[in-house]
Amino acid sequence: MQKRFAIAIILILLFQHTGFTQPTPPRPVGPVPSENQLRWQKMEYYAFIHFSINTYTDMAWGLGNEDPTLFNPTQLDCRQWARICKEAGMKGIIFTAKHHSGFCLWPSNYTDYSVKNVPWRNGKADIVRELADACKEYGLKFGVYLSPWDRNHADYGKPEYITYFRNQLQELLTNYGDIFEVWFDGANGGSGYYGGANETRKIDSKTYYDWPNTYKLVRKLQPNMVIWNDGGDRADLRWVGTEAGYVGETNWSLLNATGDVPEQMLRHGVENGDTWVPGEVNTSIRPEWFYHEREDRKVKTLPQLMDLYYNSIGRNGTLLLNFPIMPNGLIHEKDEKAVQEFAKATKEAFAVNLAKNAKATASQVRGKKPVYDAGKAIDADPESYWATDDAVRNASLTLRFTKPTAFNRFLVQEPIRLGQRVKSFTVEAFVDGNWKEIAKETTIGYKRILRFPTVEATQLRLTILDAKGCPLISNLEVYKAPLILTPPIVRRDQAGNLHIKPGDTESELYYTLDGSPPTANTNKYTVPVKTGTGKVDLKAIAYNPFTKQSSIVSEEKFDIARTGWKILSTEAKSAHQVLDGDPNTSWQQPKSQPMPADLVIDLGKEENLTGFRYLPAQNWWEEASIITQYQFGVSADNTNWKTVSEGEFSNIKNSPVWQTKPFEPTKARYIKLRALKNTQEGSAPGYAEVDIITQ
Ligand code: FUL
Repeated sequence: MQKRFAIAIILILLFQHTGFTQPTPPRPVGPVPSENQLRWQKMEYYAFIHFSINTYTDMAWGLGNEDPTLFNPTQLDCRQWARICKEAGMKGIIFTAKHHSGFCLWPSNYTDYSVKNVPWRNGKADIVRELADACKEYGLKFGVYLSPWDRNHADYGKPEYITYFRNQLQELLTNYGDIFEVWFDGANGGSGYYGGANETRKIDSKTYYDWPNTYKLVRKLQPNMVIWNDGGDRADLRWVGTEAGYVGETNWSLLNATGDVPEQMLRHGVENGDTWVPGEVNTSIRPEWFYHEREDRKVKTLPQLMDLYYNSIGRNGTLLLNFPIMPNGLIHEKDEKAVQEFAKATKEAFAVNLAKNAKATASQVRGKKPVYDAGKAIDADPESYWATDDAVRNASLTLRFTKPTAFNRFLVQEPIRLGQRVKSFTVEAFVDGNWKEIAKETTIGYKRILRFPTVEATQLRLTILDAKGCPLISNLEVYKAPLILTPPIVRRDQAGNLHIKPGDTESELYYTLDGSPPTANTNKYTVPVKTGTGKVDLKAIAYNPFTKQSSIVSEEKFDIARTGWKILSTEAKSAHQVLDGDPNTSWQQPKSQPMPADLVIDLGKEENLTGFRYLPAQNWWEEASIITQYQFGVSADNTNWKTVSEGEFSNIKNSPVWQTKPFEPTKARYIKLRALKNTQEGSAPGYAEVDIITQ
């Protein structure tokens, strides 16, 4: 017996010494993603499509009372939408089956307010079906947006509405095949048509929708789906707190299962959160979600789209990019062109992985075993990874290139099945015999991509400075992305002068004022350009004289200059910032100012007005607030006023972009923008810019 025991001990020691034993695989650290969340995260890039009855009234939110006969997409072609998304490299489409207006794009059995009651196609259409079919044809996944807030339904606010809402969910999640994601938008402005009641209805978003039971229904109907919810109970995915197209650089895919989620948590997640709730970056290819012809010149530019990419997918998020559908039922050709260029540029940026032929070594390898060595981070197998021993929190991985190599992008991934671990890391390049730090960052997660100025080096070193458990790295990639010139920023000041600002220090600036395309042979910009007081059509480019590269064109049609304007309703000197043409400066009413709050402006002389524009303070949360309900008045004498426009600035809190309100042509010398309601009760309204539209 003793002899056998001794032999066993000897054998164990021998195995340990000669490396026959495998170290145990690393244990997960903290919460881990579900299979559904993992599958979703790998999709990375997919589309939103916004289309509804308010597409025909030029509004951001339908009121719920829009006449269904307006709905007339004469050239509707869901296959065009699917083709564009597929060609852009997207993996799926989420469709606004019902937006806040309550108008349903499928023939729901539970309401008359839908495509079944429109003259178009004799009420026989089902756009949800057409899009689901097109997605199948193009190999895209399909998702639905169903607005919990319904401004049309008479029962909204009462318990009966929840039954209605669930019935609609049942229809959408039963009749259209596999759904990969459902979107429960939390936006709620309170007021609505509500079957003719025309009133404001407040609900408690925490309790009204009874989310736990709705989730049960959803999971039963579509067990492989992920749920997005920003208002109620914690679901599978989280909003990132902005519609501007970025998530925090520090981005934990964790939240706590209960408790409030302030903006900071949406933006960065919660380092020690108890639940896996990764962030999805949702933004539109134009400033607003629905189609407005005036935004045909405002389609995101290539540099803006590239920023989006790095600030979402490059920061452990996914990118949900929206296309507004035009009234004719199609995606605008400018939007199509923009995503095509975007797809081409990302392909070019990530064409040649320079890490592939490098030699990888690590400061420490788990159990000194090849199965966990540094090479696993560059072996193109997403399931294998470099790992260290359990007690290690600080370790580095070095890539040695075969020759001096220039690069400006670094991509790194953790195997998130085992939890998100890395808390901080650096990237260094070995240049002229010395290590030079090129980045010091915090989280990694599913994917982190860093951009930095091109560096030529013989080695690159990733050092994990701190982690929640032993660090694990499943993938490392290194690229040299081509330079993309940023188009200049243009503005016109109150005196009518044009200012053009480059995005870098090397570029020259060229412009035109006659609508023709600017080139290096048109006007060169050096100092502000005087343009008088009339309207101006400015087109400008940045041009790199060394590479002979031009940026895409920045274009802006400015209305008449605000030269002779005076703000009459306040003595405050800083109020002139409302007219200075600079979106980054703003003025807010004094905190003591009760509502309604007026901004009265003397235009200096009578003008032919056809509308006005309002841009809220871009840093509004710091000082002031945003107007949500307004009245706009005009006057010839500053005594007798006529209201020419009133209503809401829908969705302005989530998306604080220019609000344009056209009205019947009228002559006036004085204008008054009256704030009736703000985003925050009891706060003072703020303004970055106020402008007019003239005939
Ligand atoms: C917001 C909505 O109010 C917008 O209209 C849009 O649908 C966006 C995706 O979500 O909260």
